[in-house]
Amino acid sequence: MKTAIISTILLSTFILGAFSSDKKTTSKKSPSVQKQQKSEGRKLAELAFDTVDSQERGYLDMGQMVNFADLVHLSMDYDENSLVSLKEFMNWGFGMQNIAEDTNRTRAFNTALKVVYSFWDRNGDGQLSSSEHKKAIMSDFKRADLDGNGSLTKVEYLKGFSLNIAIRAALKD
Ligand SMILES: [Ca+2]
Ligand SMILES: [Ca+2]
Ligand SMILES: [Ca+2]
Repeated sequence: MKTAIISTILLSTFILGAFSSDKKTTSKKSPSVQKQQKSEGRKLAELAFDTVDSQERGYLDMGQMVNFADLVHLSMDYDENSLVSLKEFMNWGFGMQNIAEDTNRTRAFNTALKVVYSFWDRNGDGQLSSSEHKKAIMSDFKRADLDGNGSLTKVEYLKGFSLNIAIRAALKD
């Protein structure tokens, strides 16, 4: 039952994300509204891209993403038991917690995080191991790499990375 609910949420989040997050659904709104809606979530996603792309090459390769995933896993693991619990995952918040509060979207945001977590926790034991984290990032990477050239441009990253999609969908209307 619970699993069914989770997969439904998961599916709808991803479908919602895939079909609405980056399509120009806001095109009928005035430019100023649109600019405002180049949301904080997007800015943070861009910041994350720039952080990983430390050499400013304009694209990310799998090695960089995996290294980054390791760092993130370490920084999430508050009690240093080499596993990331849901609580640790939620507390880390991807730097977006404040935004969610600002926009009154805390609940949607938290739901999105839980969905991502349950997706990443492949064996469903309620702990995210470093290898599960790595695998999640690698499969996200492959999904986001639309032209299949083994690297992600900023556009591919912003459009295809499920974490971005799920969180940004939650933060938006
Ligand atoms: Ca831990
Ligand atoms: Ca697990
Ligand atoms: Ca690519």
